[in-house]
Amino acid sequence: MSSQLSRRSLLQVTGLSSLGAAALSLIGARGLRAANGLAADGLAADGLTANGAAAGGSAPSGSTQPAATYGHAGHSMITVGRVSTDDFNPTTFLRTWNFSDLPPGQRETVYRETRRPDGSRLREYDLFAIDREIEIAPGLFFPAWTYNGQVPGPTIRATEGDRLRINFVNQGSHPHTIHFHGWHRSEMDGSLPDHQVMPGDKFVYEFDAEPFGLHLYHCHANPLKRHIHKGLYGAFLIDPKGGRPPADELVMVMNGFDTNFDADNEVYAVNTVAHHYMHEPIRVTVGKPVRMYLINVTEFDVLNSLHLHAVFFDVFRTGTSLTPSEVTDTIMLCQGERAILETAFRYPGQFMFHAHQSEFAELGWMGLFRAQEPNRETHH
Ligand SMILES: [Cu+2]
Repeated sequence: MSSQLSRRSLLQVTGLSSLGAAALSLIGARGLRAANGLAADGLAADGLTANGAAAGGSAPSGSTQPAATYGHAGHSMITVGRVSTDDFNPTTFLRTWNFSDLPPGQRETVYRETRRPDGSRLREYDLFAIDREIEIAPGLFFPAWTYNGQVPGPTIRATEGDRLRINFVNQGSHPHTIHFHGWHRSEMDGSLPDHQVMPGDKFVYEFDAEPFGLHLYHCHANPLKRHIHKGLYGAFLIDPKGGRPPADELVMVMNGFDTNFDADNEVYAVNTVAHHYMHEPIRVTVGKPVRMYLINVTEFDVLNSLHLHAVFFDVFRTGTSLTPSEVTDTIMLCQGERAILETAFRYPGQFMFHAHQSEFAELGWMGLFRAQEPNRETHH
C-alpha cells in the first residue's frame, strides 16, 4: 500500500508543479480525483484522502483547465483530450511491420528485402537510437529514448530461415545496443559490456530468424531497467515457414512509464498512449479470426496482464507452437514474456480489454474492441 500511495502522490506533485493541468487529465486514478477535491468513492478505503488533498488542493498552479473538466473525466475514468497522432499513431502501429506504413520510396530508405536462391529472404533494416520526447497522455510528455523516434520501436517481422541484417546507428546521448530474442551467436547478442554501441557509433547485427514465434528486441546497455523503460524496445515476430492461418493481426505491446523517475510507473498502456483504444476502439469483424501478438515489456512491475471481456481466446505462449496450450479470457505475463492470442468475435458491439490489475487500467491500460458485422464493415 505504501508504494502505491507514494506513486500516486508523486504523480500529483509532478502534475501539479511542473507538468500543469495537462497531466491532470489522466484523471482515472482515484488519487487524482482526490487532488481535485472531488468526491471519490472508495477513497477512504484506499487510505488516499490525506495524500490527495496534500498535493495541492483544487487549484493547481499553471492550470488552464476548469475544475469541471476534471469532474466529468472523473466519472468516465479515462483521459480527457487526445494525444497527437502526428508522430505516432497506436492504431496504425497495431497493423504495421517492416515499415509497411511508409510509402514505397520512403520505406526503402529503412527496409530492404531481397529474395535468396533457397526462397528465403534477406531483410535489411536501418534502425537508429534517438532521444525524443513522446506524448503518452494528453499533454504529458515523456523524455524517451527511442528506436527510430517511436515507442515501441518499429515491428520487425520475418519468416523462419530468413536472414536479418540490422544496421544500427546510435544517435542518442547514451550507449545503447539492440538485444534480440532468438537464436544467434554471442557477438550478436548486444548484451555484454563490449557490445555497447557508443553515441555516434554503428553496429551491424546479422543472424538467421529462428525459432518461429513471438519475440522482442530491446536495448541491453546498463543500467538495464533504465534503458528499457525509457522506450528502447519493440516486437520481433518470426512466422513459421508456410505462415499461420489468415487473420486480422494486431501487435500489442504492454508498457509503462515512470514519469517522475521513482522506479515506479505512473502511466500504463498498450502501445504507449494511455487509453488510446478507449477513444479509438480497435475495429474488428464479427466471425473473422483475430490474432493478437501480445508482449509485456513493462518495467518495475513483476507482472502485467490482459483481460478481454465477453470473449475467450486460444493462447500460444511465445508463439513457438502451432497448438494452443490454453483457452482463457485473461493472460498474465512477466516482463519479457509474450503470447499469441487467437479468437473471433461472436457478437457485434464494444468489448473492453484491460490489465486485470485495476490500478494499471485506471492509469491508462484499458481499451475497446469494436466488432462489426462483415456487411457493415465499411460503414462507421
Ligand atoms: Cu540503451
